[in-house]
Parts: sequence; C-alpha cells; structure tokens
Amino acid sequence: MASSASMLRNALIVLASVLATPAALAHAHLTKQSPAANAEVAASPQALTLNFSEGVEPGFSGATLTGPKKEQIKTGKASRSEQDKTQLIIPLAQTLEAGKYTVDWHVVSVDGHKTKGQYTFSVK
Ligand SMILES: [Cu+2]
Repeated sequence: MASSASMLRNALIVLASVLATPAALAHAHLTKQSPAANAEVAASPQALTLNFSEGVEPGFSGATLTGPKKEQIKTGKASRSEQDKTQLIIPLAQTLEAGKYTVDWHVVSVDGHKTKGQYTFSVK
C-alpha cells in the first residue's frame, strides 16, 4: 500500500506536468495589429491585419468590426497571409467614417486551441 507521502508526491508530479504542458503555452495571442490598438488613424483602413504568437487556421479564425453607432461593419472573408501563417487579414468592404471602432477577434491556432479578444481604434 502506498504511503500518504508517496501519494502526495505523485499528486504533485501530476500537477506539475499539467501546469508545464507545452500546448498550454502555444495558444495564439495577439501580438500586433493594424490599425494598432487604441490608435487614431487619419484615413479609413482597407483591411485589418492581426499578427499572432502562433500560426492560425484561417477557416476557423476571423474578426467582427463594430462601428461608432454599434453597427456591424461589412468585412470580407478573413484570410491568412501567404508569407506569414501567423498573420490574419480581414478586408473591409466599406469606408469607415470618423469614430471609434471595436474589433472582436477569434482564432484557432495550428495546435487547435481557441483564443479570442477585443481592442478598439479610432478614425479621425
Ligand atoms: Cu494552445
């Protein structure tokens, strides 16, 4: 029969291996975006570009854009950069008027994990 000390030790080993699982560290986090978060741009952008810490699956990744009057902005289909699998490009189907815009993004990274987030930028 195992002593309680060895059971405790085994439990700690299991816990440590769960916490140190590399996949848990490989989620795609947003590292850079254009227009930049909290930026105020002079001209309406033609696309949103989002860079992540990991490669993303374009078929399961995208973003919605909400305008100053809480309206949904029309966007094209999100695609992944051909040169950079960590970059997602969302073309905008309309010119943005002055005001504050909110980007809600969601991605599935190449390891199959989902992440999402939100940021805002403004058009002068
Ligand atoms: Cu992951």
